[in-house]
Amino acid sequence: MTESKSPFWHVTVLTLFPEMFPGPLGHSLAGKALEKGTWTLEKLDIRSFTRDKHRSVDDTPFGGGPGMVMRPDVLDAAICDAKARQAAAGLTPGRIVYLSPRGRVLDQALVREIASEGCLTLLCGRYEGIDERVIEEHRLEEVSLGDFVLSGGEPAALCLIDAVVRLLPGVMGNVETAGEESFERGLLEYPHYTRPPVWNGRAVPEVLLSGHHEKVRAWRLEQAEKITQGRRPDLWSDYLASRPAPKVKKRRARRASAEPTKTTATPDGNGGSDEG
Ligand code: 4GY
Repeated sequence: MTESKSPFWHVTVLTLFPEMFPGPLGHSLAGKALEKGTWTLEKLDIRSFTRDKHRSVDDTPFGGGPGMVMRPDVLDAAICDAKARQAAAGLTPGRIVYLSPRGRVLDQALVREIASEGCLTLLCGRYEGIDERVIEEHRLEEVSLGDFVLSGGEPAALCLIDAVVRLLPGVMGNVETAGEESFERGLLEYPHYTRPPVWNGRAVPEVLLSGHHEKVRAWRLEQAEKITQGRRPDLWSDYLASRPAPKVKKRRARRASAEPTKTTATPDGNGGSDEG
């Protein structure tokens, strides 16, 4: 029996630099998955949607100011073509994302959402950006990788696609890896070690050599929590808020006020004390 399996995920990229794709995503795990057809990539060259003899995609900003702005008519033609091609391929057109520092900041929850949707369109801007009317007309969703400015949306698009593709079924070598990593629980990663057990006078923490899986698990969780608490207070408070309230041991009624209670209501059970 021949089976032609449909891809798990499709992305259309609108760019002035189609030769930048798949770029790094043509290698390693993402590249293998692309070859297997786990995901598909369509690149559309925005310049191919120009109609004037100079093939211009940009023009000077109304109101003056530096730089150039990408023209709405050219972008509209590109976006409409992307939608038409997706429809012709039997795909349900998903969201259209414009990579921009103005957007909602990408996080793992949004990556998971996008991975579950089957079809994505990415618009990569250049120059000073795109005409605002295109954002309104096509309900573009602005997504940002963070508070810094790239010279174009392409590197951001590559990052977003990479984050999505590694979540697709069968892409990661170890199926468990993606779901088990600390970040999926809202924590930063615990420290990793491999051979040799002593390197430059630095020993691997003993518990990791002990073979006690339960102790290893507990140690890693503790490390991930400490690192998150120290480096990313924003993630730490989300983590605390999302954890089930700790079970408070019922004390005997008459002892309840006998001593001042030492622990505050932190789920980590160490009373919020902060070592190291
Ligand atoms: N940061 N996150 C980002 C970016 C480049 C000029 C508008 C970012 O996602 N994209 O800096 N993009 C600019 C370049 C046009 C987008």
